[in-house]
Amino acid sequence: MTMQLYYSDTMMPRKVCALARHLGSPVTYIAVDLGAGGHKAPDFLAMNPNGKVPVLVDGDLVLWESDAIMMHLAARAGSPLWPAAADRQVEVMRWLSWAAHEFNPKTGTLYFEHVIRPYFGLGPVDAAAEASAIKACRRHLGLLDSHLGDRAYLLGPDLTIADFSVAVTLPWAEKARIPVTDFPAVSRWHDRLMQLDAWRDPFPKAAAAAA
Ligand SMILES: N[C@@H](CCC(=O)N[C@@H](CS)C(=O)NCC(=O)O)C(=O)O
Repeated sequence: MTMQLYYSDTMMPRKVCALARHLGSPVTYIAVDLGAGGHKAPDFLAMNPNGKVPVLVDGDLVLWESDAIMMHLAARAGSPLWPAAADRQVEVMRWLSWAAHEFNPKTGTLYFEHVIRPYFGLGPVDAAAEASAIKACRRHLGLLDSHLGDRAYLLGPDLTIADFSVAVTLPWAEKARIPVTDFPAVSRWHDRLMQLDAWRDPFPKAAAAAA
């Protein structure tokens, strides 16, 4: 059965679109125009009262939150990107939580200041927010660099959805001024992700110009 994936070509939907493409999931992509307020329209809010993308509809299941959507897509496909073993799931959850609560709020600030603000004409960069986010990002990137070391992916030799969650802002690193290039293991890891067609080019072709 085909699923419907509501997305925009922005940060959080990116990892979900990448995973759907990587798995070859049977998905119809429905672009939501954030600039026109499509995510605040009553029919969209009826699916996701948070008023945010992505949203996945799979039959009777209406699922919001990008990490939960990734788990669902991988589990539905029987893919080890969401591993079956409980101890591996705990490891994936560790990185999903770290991404959600530690790393991505900081990289997300830089993404907002340097990508979203100019794209939507939201005024000049907030210098104090930027400085504080860069400081925190450097600390997080140092931790990530030490962890990755010679590992191919966060959990070792195998790609998981944790890699997509932690890396979600890094395709915009240069534009968002996230100082990834100062961290060699992180750079190597993200270069490896970029070798995946789905990570390099996650959005369906009909997507509007990338933010
Ligand atoms: N925790 C949510 C966050 C989703 C999110 O922030 N989506 C952004 C696009 S990257 C959005 O829809 N923003 C519109 C708004 O906040 O008004 C998830 O991971 O799915």
